[in-house]
Amino acid sequence: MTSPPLTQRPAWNALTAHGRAMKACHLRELFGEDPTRGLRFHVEAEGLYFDYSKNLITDETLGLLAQLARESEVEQRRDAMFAGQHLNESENRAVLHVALRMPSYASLVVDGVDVVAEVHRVLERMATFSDQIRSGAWRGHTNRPIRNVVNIGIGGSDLGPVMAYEALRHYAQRDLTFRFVSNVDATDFVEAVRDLDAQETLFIISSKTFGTLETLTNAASARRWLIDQLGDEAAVAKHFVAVSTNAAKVAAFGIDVANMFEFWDWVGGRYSMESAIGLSTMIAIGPALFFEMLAGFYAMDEHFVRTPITENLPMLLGLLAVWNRNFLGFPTVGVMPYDQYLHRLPAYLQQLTMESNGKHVTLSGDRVNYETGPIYWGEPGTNGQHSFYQLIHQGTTVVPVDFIGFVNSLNPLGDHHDILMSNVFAQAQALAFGKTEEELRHEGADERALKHRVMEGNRPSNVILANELSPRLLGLLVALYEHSVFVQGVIWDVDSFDQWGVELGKQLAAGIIPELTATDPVELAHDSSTNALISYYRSLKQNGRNDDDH
Ligand code: G6Q
Repeated sequence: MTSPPLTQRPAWNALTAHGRAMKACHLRELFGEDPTRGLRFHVEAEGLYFDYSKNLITDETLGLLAQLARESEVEQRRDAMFAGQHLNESENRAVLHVALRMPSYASLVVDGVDVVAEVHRVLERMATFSDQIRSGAWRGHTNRPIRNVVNIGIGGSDLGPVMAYEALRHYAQRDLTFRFVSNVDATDFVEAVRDLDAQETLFIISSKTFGTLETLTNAASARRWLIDQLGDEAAVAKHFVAVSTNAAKVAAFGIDVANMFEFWDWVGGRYSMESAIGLSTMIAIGPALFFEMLAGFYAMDEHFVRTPITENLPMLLGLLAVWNRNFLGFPTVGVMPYDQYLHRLPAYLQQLTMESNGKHVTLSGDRVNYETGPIYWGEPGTNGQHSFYQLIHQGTTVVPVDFIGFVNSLNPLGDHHDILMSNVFAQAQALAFGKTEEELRHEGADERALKHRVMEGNRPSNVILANELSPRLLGLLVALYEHSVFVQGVIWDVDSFDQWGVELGKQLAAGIIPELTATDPVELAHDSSTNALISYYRSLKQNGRNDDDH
């Protein structure tokens, strides 16, 4: 990066001063001063309506944020990503999830290889396999068709598949059952397969590295379960496929590499749901709709590349996040999809955003002297309204919210949908404008409760609306957030594509496992707390299961 450190960029300093001034404003005033505000601060593109007018911003804010993007060379970095440069500096890798959704006629040569051709070669293999499973042509070991698909993976190899399956369940082939096993807690696996017939069950072992302990442990248990049920080692061939970058480890596990669907080290785990990691999605909705989802991703990629900053959806979403985080000081973002099918989207976005931008050093390794990635969390509406929204409305922490809703329901039933969507509009309205003492008095509220019922308002939100939830829409939405995360990461000058904090977890437990499993006395050399916890665990375990506990 050739631009000066973030806090020395002119726009940063201007935004800091401007942020102080804006903290004294109220959305009530901003809307009062400009009756066209709600229309002016919105963008409509690719079938998405993005209303950002209920942020604490003015035209000046937007101008300064765009200036910050330019001074941070966001557009140059974006173009470098699309050209396959090694933006993931700490791992010296290209960052090319955008190649996963380029159309087959495109070409992108990176490190001497046309990656688009590679992507489509694998997509074609996935399509053939998916069609075989969906039509029943693929037979299990006992010649029965596959009816159950169990994806075993964790993190990026789980959250995308499970989120996409749930999101697109409406479009799924309903005579197939899908399960997703991620946790190394055996309960996850045991409960997932307890009602499944092994003869009709396919396991997809999804692991980029094929070295993740949780996934390999679950995969080994799946293998034992299958062989126990079918009484033949050879059954593995027809009931296990792998999705990985590591053919040697797939073969070592005992899965024929002919049944492996490949992806590449330039696809980050949390950016992989449209690669072969999406095999379960493709089996569920079929290749044609999977390609529609890819077209949605691609449409947002094109929009991101071709649209000026202040009309550009991911740029705006990302810049507003920076504004809220760094200049207004809000530490968290709530993502509230008002669509039951999107109930795993907050968990998915939590990984995408927090694993990408939860960083404390710049690309050159200096400790940052500003805040980076906020805490993302959420639940589908209207459920959240009956629980934590209390804090969002009246708590002392301001939580900017992204509301996501659709004009048409995939399950139109009576007036459910209008009730659902009226809540989106009403919540965003209440957060922004609140309710004053005068208004409450005017409504005849009981004086004793008056102070308790006041809503200060001035709490920002975005509203994202679309016609209906479709595979294309899901692609658009995920790409919107991916690129928004990218914009934020470039401004903060962090490596949004590594995850050393996650790697740490993978190493730490490995040292303790033998201490928990050993039957002989072990000498513990940890800190006193860890030693005591392990000793307690070992002593109780040696005493066996206590009948009083259940
Ligand atoms: C994602 C992370 C992490 C990863 C899992 C699973 O960006 O790197 O969530 O996806 O740890 O890794 P494997 O796919 O290698 O099993």
